[in-house]
Amino acid sequence: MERRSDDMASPSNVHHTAAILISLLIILPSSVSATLNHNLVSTIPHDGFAFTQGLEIQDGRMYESTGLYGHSQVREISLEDGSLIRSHDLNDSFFGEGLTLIGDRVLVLTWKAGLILEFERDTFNQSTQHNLEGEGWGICSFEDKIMVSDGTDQISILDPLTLEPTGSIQVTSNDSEIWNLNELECVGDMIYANQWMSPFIHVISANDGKLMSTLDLSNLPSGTSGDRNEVLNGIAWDEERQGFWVTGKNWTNMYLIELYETQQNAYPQDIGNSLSASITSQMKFILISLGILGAVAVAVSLIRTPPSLSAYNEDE
Ligand SMILES: [Ca+2]
Repeated sequence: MERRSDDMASPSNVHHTAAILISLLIILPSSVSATLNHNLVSTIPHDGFAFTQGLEIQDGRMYESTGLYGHSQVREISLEDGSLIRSHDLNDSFFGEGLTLIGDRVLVLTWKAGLILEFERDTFNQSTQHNLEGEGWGICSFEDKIMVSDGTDQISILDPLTLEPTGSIQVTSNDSEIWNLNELECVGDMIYANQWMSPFIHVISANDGKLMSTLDLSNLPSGTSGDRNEVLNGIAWDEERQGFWVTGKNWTNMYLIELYETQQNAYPQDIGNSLSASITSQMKFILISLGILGAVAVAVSLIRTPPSLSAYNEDE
């Protein structure tokens, strides 16, 4: 093989232009993303001694589970003023975790006891219990499945009737690993997941575990003394108000927030301005870029000095 072909590609401007265009082609598809924001709609008091582990609304009534050995409870909370309507103490040997409701059944996770406790919704009497593999952190339910987090990047899927495991999903993100998934909320086909020790709620596809977006609630005041354990935890969808109630462990307030997305678009303005046009715009950009690259390559080849005969002979 002769070296002439290498010499033809050697002009630095061709490489430089190609590198820029290829870099843009790689970067642009991921540069369009939706950022999740929130508006604060209303604020009600929250029991500052409630170490919130689970929060859910059913038929306009709010239910909460709390943790810590000797202090764990299942409770009903007034959505009007945050006051405690009724509560039931868990056995002192249980560290309560997440909570979800299926019909008239209230399911409360235990942290390390390997059990899911089941209560009657209307009396809070414990009716039965179910085995749970591993630790229990957060739980939420769709019509056909229950999702359970255990503090890792995995979310287990349980049968809603038997509570037997039927599968799992792994939460995946392009940018980072998402561990410490805690309290959950199932809405539509998405899982909203508090990330322990962070101000973030991640929105995760319940179908494949893909991270769709992340909500930063670091601007919400906790009202706590700043203990590192008193973190954001607790999210409940309010169908009537079309918003999410959020709070935290020992937080003194509960907040109703509404979510909205803003599109971030890094395209040049003449290529495309909206996410809805992104696919078309990307195809246009690829074709234009390839056209520019081809034109530059032809121009350079025309103006380059013809190689000496010795260049043809070097490797022959
Ligand atoms: Ca919840």
